[in-house]
Amino acid sequence: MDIFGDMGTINIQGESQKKLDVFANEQFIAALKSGGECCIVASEENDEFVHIDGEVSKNAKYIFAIDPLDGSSNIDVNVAVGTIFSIYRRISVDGRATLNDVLQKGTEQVAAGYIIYGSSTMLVYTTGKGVNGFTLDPSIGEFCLSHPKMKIPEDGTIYSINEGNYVHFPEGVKKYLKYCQVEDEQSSRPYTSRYIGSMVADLHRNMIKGGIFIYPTTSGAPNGKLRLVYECNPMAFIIEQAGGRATDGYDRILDKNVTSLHQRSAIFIGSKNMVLKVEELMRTHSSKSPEERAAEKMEKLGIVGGID
Ligand code: AFP
Repeated sequence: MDIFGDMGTINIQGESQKKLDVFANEQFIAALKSGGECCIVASEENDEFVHIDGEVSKNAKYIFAIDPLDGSSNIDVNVAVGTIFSIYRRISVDGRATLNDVLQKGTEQVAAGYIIYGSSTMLVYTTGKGVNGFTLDPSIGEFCLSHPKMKIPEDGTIYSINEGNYVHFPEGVKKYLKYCQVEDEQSSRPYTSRYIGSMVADLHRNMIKGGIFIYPTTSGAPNGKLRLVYECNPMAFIIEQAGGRATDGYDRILDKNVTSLHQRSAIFIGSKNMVLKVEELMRTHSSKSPEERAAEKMEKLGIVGGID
C-alpha cells in the first residue's frame, strides 16, 4: 500500500499533508459515522468541522475533536507517532450542531485520549476519573488494560523541547533550559534532554518516567504552534487527571477561551513541580506584553478576533 510521503496538499495550518494524515483522517471519520454517537468531527486535517449526517447519528449527543496523526513528520522515518482525541457533549439543542458546540473550554471535555503507535500500540484515556492505559494484543485484536490508574511523577529529570528554536524562545524558557543544564546533585541536575517531535510520544514517555514537555511561543509563532482544541486540551485533561500540570506558561490550558477551531497555544505540560518551576521563571523574566493581556481580556469578554 502506498502510504509514505507527501499528499501534495497543504492543510489550513499551512502544513504539507502526508498521505497517512489524510488516510487516518478518513478512517476515523468513517468509523465515527458508523458509530452514531457523534454529530460533528473537528479535525486538524479539515479546514471546517465536518457534520456527521445520516440516520444513525440523527440524535447524536457528542462532539469529537481529533488530530488523526500527530507527529506525522516522523512517519517516513519509522519513529513513533500518535492520535489525539477529545470528546465534548453537544450544547445546542435544535437543528444541526454548530461551531459553538466545538468551541467549548477544555474543562468541558467528557473524555480525552491518545493512541501511541510505538514498539507496541497503546490507548491511554480519561473520562475525568483518572487515567488508564491499554495495550493492543494483536493476537486477539483487543486493547487490554496494562497500565491501570496512571500517575505522572510529581518531579522528573527529562525535559522535551525543540531546542533548535532557542534563539526565538521567551527569556523565561531560556532561563529554565539553563536551570535544567546546571549541575546540582540534590535535584539530580543536569536533567536529560529527550525530544522526539511527536507530542504523543514525548508526553507518553514523560508521563511514565516524569518530565516536562514545552512548546512555547516563539518570535516566529507568537501564539505558539500546537493547536488548543485537538492537541493541548486533550493532553492537558489527561495529564491533570494523572496528577500533572498543564499551562501556557501563565494560565491553565483547560481554562482558556476557545475562539476558533484551529486556535494555537503555547504549552508547558508534565510533572507538576517541573511546570511550576518554569512558570516561576516565566513570571520573572517573560511577563506578558500589554497587547497579549488586552487580547486576553477581549477573549474573556467573548469578543472574537482576539488571539488565534
Ligand atoms: P502534526 O500533528 O502536524 O504532525 O504536528 C506535530 C506537532 O504538533 C507535535 O506533535 C510535535 O511535538 C510538534 O508538532 C513538533 O514540532 P517541531 O517540529 O516544530 O518541533
